[in-house]
Parts: sequence; structure tokens; C-alpha cells
Amino acid sequence: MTDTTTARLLIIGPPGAGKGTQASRIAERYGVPAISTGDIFRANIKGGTPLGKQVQAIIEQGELVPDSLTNEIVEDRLQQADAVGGFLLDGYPRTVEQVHALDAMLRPVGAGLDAVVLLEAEVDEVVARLLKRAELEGRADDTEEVIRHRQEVYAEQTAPLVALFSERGILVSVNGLGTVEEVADRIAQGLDAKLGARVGS
Ligand code: B4P
Repeated sequence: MTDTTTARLLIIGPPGAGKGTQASRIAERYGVPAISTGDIFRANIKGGTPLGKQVQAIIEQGELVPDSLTNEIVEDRLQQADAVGGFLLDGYPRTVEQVHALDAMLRPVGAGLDAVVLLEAEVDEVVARLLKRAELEGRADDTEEVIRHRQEVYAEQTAPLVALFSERGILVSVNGLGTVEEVADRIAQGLDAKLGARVGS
């Protein structure tokens, strides 16, 4: 944990770039909870909850869960006590509409995101990683066809968010290739510089 300053962070990148892998490390370093919408959906599918039944087919096809449903879940999660002092969002927001919803959620506390980590990786590399994960974990949305579709959905709906965060001056671009430790070190350096600049400003 670096210091006690509130950190509201997001990690974004194509499926397979290593978001989930790096999220727990970032969260630990900054002393905030990691909140993954993908993990929330998967836990509900596993538990057979009404939400899980609602989103199962959508996720297995590699489509995005509707914004209204996803926004509601995140709004509820961010109101929990552990997220009041900061958080790391993993996989949310994923559409322009979700960015606007998050802005509205943070407005009452006069806050916004402090930094956004963009994890960059080539399509061939991320597809290879996810096919490897398919062998190990057997996730229903890790078939080659669905993996490729998820990349297209990312390019169409999520990649445009990068320009938006860049305009806000909060983007930290990190090369996602290399070992998990190498990538983690790059993220830590980039985030420390960005958050340090914020504290010093
Ligand atoms: P997510 O859970 O976010 O799935 P993902 O994009 O594939 O990322 P994930 O975290 O699993 O993989 P990672 O990049 O860490 O979303 C799943 C689905 O939920 C979506 O398709 C959508 O349907 C729905 N959903 C989620 N959020 C939503 C939202 N906001 N709105 C609407 N719908 C939403 O990397 C994966 C693999 O790479 C791992 O196997 C890992 O071991 C490996 N890896 C990581 N780092 C590596 C490295 N440095 N070298 C080699 N391999 C590495």
C-alpha cells in the first residue's frame, strides 16, 4: 500500500490483456477494493441467482450485459463501506453510456476517476492467452469464436473510451506484454507518477 490518499482507479484493455490478473495487485498496492463486473456476473451465474440467469446467455455469447443492469450493480457496489475511500474498477465502464453513469454516481461526492490504466496487447497475443485459459479453467466464453467476438465488441464499444480518458488527462498507457511481474512494475510506476502529480498539484 502506497499511502492513504483516496484513489479511484480503473483498469481497461482488451479481453485477455491481463486486467483481472493485475487488478488484485493494484488494489493491494493502493489499499482499495478491486471491483470486477465480470467476476460479479460469474459469481451470480455460478450461484444460479435471478441476475445470473438473466446474464448467462449474454456472457456466453460474448455480448455486453445491458448498460442499465450493469450500472445498477456498480452503483450498489460503490455504496458499500469499503468502496467509500476509493476503488479499482476492472471491466467497468465498458461503454460511453457507462462512463456517463459512473460520472453521475461520483458527482454527489464531488469526485471523479483519478487514473485509468490502459493495458495494451496485440489481438494474437490476447487470443492465445484466452485459449490457454480455456484449457485450464473452461470458461464458457473462452471458445475461439466467442473470444474473437469479444475482441470485436471491445474495439467497437470500449476502445473509444480511451480517447475520452486521455482528454481528461487521467490515462496511463502500459504495455501488457511480458511477465506478470514486469507488467505490474510498469503499472505501479505509471500510476505512482500520475497519482503523485495529482497530490502535488
Ligand atoms: P471480464 O470478466 O471483464 O472478462 P475479460 O475482458 O476477458 O477479462 P479478464 O479479466 O477475464 O481477463 P484478463 O484480461 O485478466 O468480462 C467478461 C464478460 O462479462 C464480458 O464479455 C461481458 O459479457 C460481461 N461484462 C463484464 N463487464 C461488463 C460491463 N461493464 N458491461 C457489460 N458487460 C460486462 O486476462 C486473461 C488471461 O491472460 C488470464 O488467463 C491470465 O492468466 C493471462 N495473463 C494475464 N497476464 C498475462 C501475462 N503478462 N502474460 C501471459 N498471460 C497473462
